[in-house]
Amino acid sequence: MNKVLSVITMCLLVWICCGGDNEAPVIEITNPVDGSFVSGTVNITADATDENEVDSVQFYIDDTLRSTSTAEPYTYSWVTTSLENNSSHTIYARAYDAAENESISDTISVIVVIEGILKWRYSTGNAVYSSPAIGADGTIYVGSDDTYLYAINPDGIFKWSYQTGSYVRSSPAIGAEGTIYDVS
Ligand SMILES: [Ca+2]
Repeated sequence: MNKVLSVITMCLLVWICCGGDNEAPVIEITNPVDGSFVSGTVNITADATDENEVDSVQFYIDDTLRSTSTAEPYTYSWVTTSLENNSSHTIYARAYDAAENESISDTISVIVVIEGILKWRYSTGNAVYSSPAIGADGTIYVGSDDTYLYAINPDGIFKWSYQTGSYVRSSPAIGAEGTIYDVS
């Protein structure tokens, strides 16, 4: 009888120590939204709850574990700048409680957009209506309403300008030998 009692006590103790927790946490991705376009550094967030305590949340991108978060808020900063423009990626998160019950969120998918970055800016003396032409060496030629035709290096540095008699609104044409033709 005593033996039976102590076995029951043992079982009870084990059950209490493990929290008697058979219920998996509930988890969902709260950002980004499924099907959205993202760019730059994306703040992925998840809501995870458990009737006892959430132990950890793991973030998976394209089925690869990228980060484990052990305290609220459950987040991961995902840097997307080296990814291909317009590429599709999947995100899901997995939550564990202290008794190692686990659950997986719905998988969402997002499209990464690589945004253009301004390389340089060059201001002429007036409005520019002509479209630029680009020489074989990368020099950019453009006419301006300040009556000048400009040659600008590929890095945005002024190369030379040529004053015409009037607004330069037509787009320059470049001859095979590199001569620039423009009509002002
Ligand atoms: Ca639980």
